Amino acid sequence: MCAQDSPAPKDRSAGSAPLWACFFHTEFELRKPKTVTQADMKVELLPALTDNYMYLLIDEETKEAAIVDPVQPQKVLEAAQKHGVKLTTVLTTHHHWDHAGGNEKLVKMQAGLKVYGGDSRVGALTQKVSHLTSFKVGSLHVKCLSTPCHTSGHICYYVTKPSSSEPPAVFTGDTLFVAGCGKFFEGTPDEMYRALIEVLGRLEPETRVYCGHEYTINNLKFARHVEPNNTAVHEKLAWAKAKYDSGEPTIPSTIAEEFAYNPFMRVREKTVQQHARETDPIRTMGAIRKEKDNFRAGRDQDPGKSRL
Ligand SMILES: N[C@@H](CCC(=O)N[C@@H](CS)C(=O)NCC(=O)O)C(=O)O
Ligand SMILES: [Zn+2]
Ligand SMILES: [Zn+2]
Repeated sequence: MCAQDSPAPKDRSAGSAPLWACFFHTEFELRKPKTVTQADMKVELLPALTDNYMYLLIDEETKEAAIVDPVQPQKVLEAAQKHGVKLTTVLTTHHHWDHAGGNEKLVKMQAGLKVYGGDSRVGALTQKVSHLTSFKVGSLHVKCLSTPCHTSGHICYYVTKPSSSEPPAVFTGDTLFVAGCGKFFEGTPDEMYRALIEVLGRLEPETRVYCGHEYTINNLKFARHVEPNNTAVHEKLAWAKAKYDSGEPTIPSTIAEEFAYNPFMRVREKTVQQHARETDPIRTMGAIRKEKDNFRAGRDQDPGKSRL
C-alpha cells in the first residue's frame, strides 16, 4: 500500500459496507477500533483501508485532539465527534497516499487545521517540520523525529505529557512496525539503522509504539525465520494470531518489546548477524531488509488453532 503514484483512495468509511466486504478481511467487518486510555492522553486506533491505522490523539486536559495520517477523513471527524474533542492538528508521517491521501479532503471538511509534515510532497501541508521541531497539542508536547529511509521526509512524532508518570507515545508511520520496518524506498541501510537504533531506540523503553500498518503477523513470521530460537518471537506470534482472530489490533507495542523480537532492531545481535552472514550491524540491516522484500510468509500448520 505504498505506491506513490496511486490515486487518493475514496473515503469508504461513510455509509454501510458493500457486499464484497462480507467476504474479505476488511475494516468493515473484522477490524475493531480500540482506545488506549491513560490519565492524561487518550489514543484511539482507527483502522483504515485494508491494514492502515489512523490515530486520534486526545489531550484529556483541554479536549484538543490531533489525528495521525487521516487517510479516511469522514471516519476521523466521526471519531472526534464521538469523543467530544476539537480536532486542531494533522500529524503526517510521510507523503505516501495511504497516509497523506486524505489531507486535502479533511482540510476542506474542517477549516483551520494545522497540517504538520516533513516533506513538501505532503498534501495540504501548513507546517513543515524537521528533526527536533517541537509544538503542543493542548497540553501535550510533540517532538518531531526525522527518520529518513522509507521516504526521505519521514517524521515520527514523539508525544509526552510534562510531569506525567505515564509512558510517552511515538507514532512511527512506515519507519518502525511491530516486529518490522518499512521498505527502503528512498534511503539506505545506515539511515534505517540510525532511525531504529539511534533515534527511536533511545526513547524510554516503555514508550508506546503506534505504527502505520497492521503487519505484525507477517513480520513475526519473518522474525521467526531469522531467529528460530528466539522465544520472544514465538510468544508474540501466538499472541498476535489470537488478537487477529478476534479482530483486535496488535498495537501498541513498546520500544523495549521491539528490542526483544524485531530483527531490524536486533541487528547488533550475533544471532541476526549470523543469519545474514554478516558481522556489521548496518550490513546486516541491508541484508535482512533485502531478504524480507522477497519473503513470502505462508500459513502455519495449526489450522485448529488459527487460520494464519
Ligand atoms: N508486504 C506488505 C506489502 C505492502 C507494502 O509494501 N507496505 C509498505 C508500507 S505502505 C512497507 O514498507 N512494508 C514493509 C514490509 O513489507 O516489510 C504487506 O505485508 O502487505
Ligand atoms: Zn504505508
Ligand atoms: Zn509508506
